[in-house]
Amino acid sequence: MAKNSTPFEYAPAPESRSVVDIKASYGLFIDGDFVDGRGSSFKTVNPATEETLAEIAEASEADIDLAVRAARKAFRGWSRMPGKERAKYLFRIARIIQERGRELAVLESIDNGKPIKESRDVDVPIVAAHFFYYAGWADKLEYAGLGPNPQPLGVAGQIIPWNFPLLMLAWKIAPALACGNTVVLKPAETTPLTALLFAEICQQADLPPGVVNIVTGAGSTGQALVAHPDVDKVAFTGSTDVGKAIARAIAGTGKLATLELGGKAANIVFDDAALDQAVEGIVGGIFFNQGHVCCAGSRLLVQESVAEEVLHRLKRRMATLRVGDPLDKNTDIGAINSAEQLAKIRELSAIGEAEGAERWAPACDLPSSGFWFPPTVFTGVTQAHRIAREEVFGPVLSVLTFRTPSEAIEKANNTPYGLSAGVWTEKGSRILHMANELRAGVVWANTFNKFDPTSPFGGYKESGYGREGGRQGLAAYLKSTGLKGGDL
Ligand code: TAP
Repeated sequence: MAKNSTPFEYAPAPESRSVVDIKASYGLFIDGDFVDGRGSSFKTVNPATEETLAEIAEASEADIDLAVRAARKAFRGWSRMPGKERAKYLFRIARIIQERGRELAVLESIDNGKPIKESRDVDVPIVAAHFFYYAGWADKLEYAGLGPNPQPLGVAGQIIPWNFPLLMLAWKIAPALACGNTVVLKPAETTPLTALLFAEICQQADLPPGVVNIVTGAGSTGQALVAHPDVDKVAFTGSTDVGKAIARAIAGTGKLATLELGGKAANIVFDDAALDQAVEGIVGGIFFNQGHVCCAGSRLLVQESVAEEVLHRLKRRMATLRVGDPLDKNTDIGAINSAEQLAKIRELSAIGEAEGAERWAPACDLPSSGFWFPPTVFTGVTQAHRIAREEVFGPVLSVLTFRTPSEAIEKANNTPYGLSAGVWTEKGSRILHMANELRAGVVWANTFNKFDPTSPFGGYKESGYGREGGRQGLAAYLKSTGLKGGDL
């Protein structure tokens, strides 16, 4: 258990692992059953301990074909089922997620490394909320403002990343099913376990076979899913590089795509902001989920007149963050998800120093095994520095300053990304002005990292296209009416 320089020591408060039953090996979930894969297998590890958790089947092209065929066969019945009947299944899944919430949260923390207080209080409740929300839409699609007699697309191939495994699954599966599509979903290689538990939940809910299929594997499995000729829609969340490769792969095929990609959000603090609240928002913005957040507030833009004071308060607050065992209820920052991601964070941080930025992290004993990185802030960062331009996807904050609102806007928009932004100020008029000027899909005012199933989420520029969440999220799974998510 790691210790920080806190005025007193917390007693250990570990969440029990006994609620989860991790099997030695897992097959693929195809046509309502777990089946052996025809490819090889790989291991998933606990990033906090490096312990092997389970052996996972790697879906081959032949397995993908079986899964897509199962989804196509199921589409006939599922798409013709009255919306109010489909809704019953989604409500049932939502209730089972709530009932098995503790199990899902513990499993997510073990496989991903995120603190239990986040998986328990943020991820799992929002996952259930997504299924409840889209269950409510299933019999009201013609009132969604997307045209008369809305029709599903068919089979959706869905590919998700490792930072919010269950939440990204919910963002993809709930709206797709509500609209009458069937799905083949590939979770990330390092975090397959909660998707496989979700497959068990589909069985428990008596979901018709083939409506949801889960195929585990690495990038090549994702590639095969994207390339399958009978997939009508690709829904991808992940890095901009892979998103571009997918866009190229499907160009000219007639397949539709939603791409939710990377980000480099500006969190902008004006001199009239409530500074202690802003500091909490800065900390939540970059250190939540170890900074493995596409919309993380990884660039702090602070007005020059309050920069010194904000930094002072920020460092004081960072020194109280507890880094360590993800299953301890007092942990604020858990493990980095993989050795590969840790190497990337270390490399970009070293480049930050080499390019002349000043690095600071609180004193912090990190566990000897597992993958860890302390909360870190870089000051003296310029817009040319790589840590200000590239997504670190870790607990690393770059601090820049500004003098006027227009300078803040220019710096905030000076990025190839455009997923989110934050504004901290007392003035409502300034919030509205900034929200108009910032090229970001979401702008939070005096808060950060707030997610709600009723609210659309998505990017500008290289952060991708299409929207997930809200009424707009339905448009991604219905035949085109000429209306785009952004028009709604
Ligand atoms: P990626 O490396 O892009 O992987 C995402 C998913 O795509 C994984 O399941 C991955 O499989 C699979 N994949 C890899 N190569 C593929 C290919 N050529 N064709 C099809 N699928 C392929 O991203 P990541 O490192 O897991 O996730 C971090 C990135 O996701 C960050 O850039 C982050 O900003 C972004 N993200 C965006 C959002 C939104 S909503 N915009 C939300 C969360 C994360 P393997 O895991 O097995 O390699």
